Parts: sequence; C-alpha cells; structure tokens
Amino acid sequence: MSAVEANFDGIIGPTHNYGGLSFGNIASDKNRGAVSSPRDAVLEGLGKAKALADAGLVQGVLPPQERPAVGYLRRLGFVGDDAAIIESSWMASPALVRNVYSASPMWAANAATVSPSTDTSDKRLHMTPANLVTTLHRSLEGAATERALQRVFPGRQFAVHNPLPMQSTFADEGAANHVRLCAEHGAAGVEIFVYGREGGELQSGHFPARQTRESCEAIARRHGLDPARCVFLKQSRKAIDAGAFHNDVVCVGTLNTLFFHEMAFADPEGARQAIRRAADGLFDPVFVEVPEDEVPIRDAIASYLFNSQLLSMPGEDRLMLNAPIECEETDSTREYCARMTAGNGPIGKVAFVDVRQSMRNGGGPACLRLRVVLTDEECAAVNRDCLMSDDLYAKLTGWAKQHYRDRLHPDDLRDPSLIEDSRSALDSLTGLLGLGADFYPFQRN
Ligand code: SUG
Repeated sequence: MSAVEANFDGIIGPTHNYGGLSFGNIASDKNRGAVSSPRDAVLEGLGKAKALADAGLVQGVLPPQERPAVGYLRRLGFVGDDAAIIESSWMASPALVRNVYSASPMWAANAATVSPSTDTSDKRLHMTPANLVTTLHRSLEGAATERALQRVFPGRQFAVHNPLPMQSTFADEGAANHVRLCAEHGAAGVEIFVYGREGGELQSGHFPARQTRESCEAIARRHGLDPARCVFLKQSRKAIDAGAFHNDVVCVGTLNTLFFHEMAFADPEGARQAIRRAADGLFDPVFVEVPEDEVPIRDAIASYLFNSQLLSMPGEDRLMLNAPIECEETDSTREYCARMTAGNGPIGKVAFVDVRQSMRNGGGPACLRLRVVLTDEECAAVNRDCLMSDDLYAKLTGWAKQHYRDRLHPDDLRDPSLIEDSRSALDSLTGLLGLGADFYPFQRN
C-alpha cells in the first residue's frame, strides 16, 4: 500500500504568551513573564509548514482552540458576562487566567496518538486525543482536540476516539511519546510507546513524568495494534529531571531510523533489543545514539536537537533533520550535526528553522506537528481546506497580520478587549479552514 507521512501543524493561537505554566519544562519556566509576539509566533509556524509543503511533503494545519476558555471559569463558580468573569478570576488568581489563556494547543505533537491504518486490526486510521491531565492549562485541550480532528479527518476511514479517562493513572501526552518505525510508510510498522511512570507511581523524581504505562497500553488496545509489533519503553529518570518532559525532547524516529540521546531510555540496550524483536521480519532498525560526551543532555535540551522533524524528502536518499535554529547556535549540537551529515549514516542533511517564539515555551519544530501516515484514499478524504497550499498560506498570513497582536505581556490577559480580538480572529478562521460556523464554543452560544 502506498502511503505518505503527512505533517499537521498547530496554528499558533492569538493569545500565545509566556505564562510559565509547565513545571519540568525548563524553557517555559525560564521565560515566565516575558513579552511574547503572537504575530511573529504564528508567522514562524506557518513559514515552517509552508517550506515543507513547498519541498513536496503533504502538509496540513490544525486550528487553535478558543482562548480564553471562559466556560472553564464558569465551572469554577465565576459569574457574569465574559469580561466580568475574566476580571473576577484575575482578582482571585492571575495564574488561573494565564491557564485559561494559554495557546498550548499549538503543540500538535501532543494533540493525539495516531496509528496508521496498516497497523490496526480494522484497517482504519486511529487517533486518540491526549488528555494532558498533568498540567492545568493543557488539561483543557482534549475535548476540543477531538472535535477538531473530527472536522479535519471526517469519514469512515478515520476512527477518532475520545481522550482516555481524566485520571492520573491514564495521564497521556499523545504522539510526543510515540514513535513509529517501518520499512516504508505504507508497510506494517513497529509502534514504540514511551512512558515516564507506572500509573500508581505519582512522583518519583524532581520533575513530573507525564505519561503512564497504563495509558500507552490502553491506546495500543483501542487502536487494535498487534501486540507483537508494539514496544513499551521507560524514559530514564535522568532525562526527565534534565527537562525531557516528553520523550520527543530526546528522541525522534522515522522509517527504520531512531535518533536518540544516550540518556533517553531507562534501559537503552533493552530498548534496542525490544525494537529489533518487534521489527523482526519487517525491517532492520538503525539506531543513531548520541553520546553524552558529544552532546551533553543539557545542550540537547537547551537546543532541542531531538525535537527536530526527521523527514524523508522527495528525491533525497538520506533523511533530513529539520532542526531548531538554536542547534546551529549551540557549539556541541552544531558540531555534532556537521560530523553526522559528513558521515555515511542515515541522516544526510540538517536544515535549521526559526520557531523561537514557540521554543521559548519549550516547543520545537517537532512539537508543532502531528504526524499522520495517510494512504492515497485517506489523503483524499482529509478536509481539503486544511491542507497547505500557496493560496492557504497567503490567506493565513494575511489573516494573522490582520488579527494578531505584535506584543503580549502576561498582564495583558486582564484586558477584556483580548477576548473579542481572539474570538474575531477565530471566527474568521473557521471560514478559511472549512470548519463550520459552529466550531468554537463561542460560536454556539
Ligand atoms: O506541554 N509548553 C508545552 C510544550 C510542549 C512541547 N511539546 C512536545 N515536546 N511535544 C508543554 O510543556 C508552556 C506554556 C507556558 O508556560 O505558557 C507549555 O505548555
């Protein structure tokens, strides 16, 4: 079966700000309270997506979510009109307002876990939206993500599940902790699920582990995966405590290649063996393991070397790493990339991309995209209006320049005019992306 690996990037929402909301995410913590530029952020993200579409990859977009999530504040007992609710919530807790204003759905790698139809028992493409229960601001995303996926991937061939139960035992952060390896995208693959803790183990280190083994197993069951082709690996505690709140901060893979830091997994040799066993008869996995003495984990996390997109580009026989520009500015990662591409390993090229606005919140190029392996037939069933083209790019950049603020300080979230500015942007967007005029909660009121 012929299939492509498409990327769907989260459009960065109009309220992108530095709330310092993610304990364990070093960039988010470091930039708490800084002034953001929502306009630069969305244009950087769209630029990255357009460049890959221009290079011949299938590229889509996913919509931002409604923020502020005023409905959430109402559930907490705040009353009045929307402006009054924001004001009284701010008086009670500015941190709460920062949470309901976060543009975090931009990090589409956390939107869902995706299993291509070649891997599933019913031969449908399965998606489980992540419940993101570990952090308050991200726990608001799951239901709206499910709705978005239904509109972008309509039709019988797509099985969009609901998120796993909202309980710590089933803490799930989506594709950021999931890698699929295969001989070619349309062939049966090995699905690697990476977890940080067992469900019952609440806190074993300094920073939280956001993914549980139980959630990984539940997703593999729901998606109807062959147990012999699934691998469950534990992240190393050292990696989490160094700031790898998701496995995709220290590991990325595509086709038969897994690129990862020496400290990514609790048992690296066990990981290799388990992957080889699961791939037996399908392909020979190639491991590119980066040693600590060449790229210290500290540099890997500051530069986000592994939060790159590892891509098979049309016409190229070796893979390309679409890496954050910070990797070019960090000595160890720049030198490593030069050595790696000069060698004859599977990764032959590194491109550096500027997504600094997202990076300052701990989101690199790989966080901004959800990978979806699509057969030709499935590709034809995707909502066309969400696929990147010259026309869509022109429309979205024009839309962003019209609606987005150039600067946003976390204290600006108190300003009631931001509610209307954000809604007016999202209202126009539903038209551009063919999502329907009832897509957002405020459109249904
Ligand atoms: O969940 N940052 C996100 C970054 C997500 C990165 N995604 C992947 N690695 N796939 C997070 O920690 C920060 C928001 C703030 O502080 O305002 C934030 O949510």
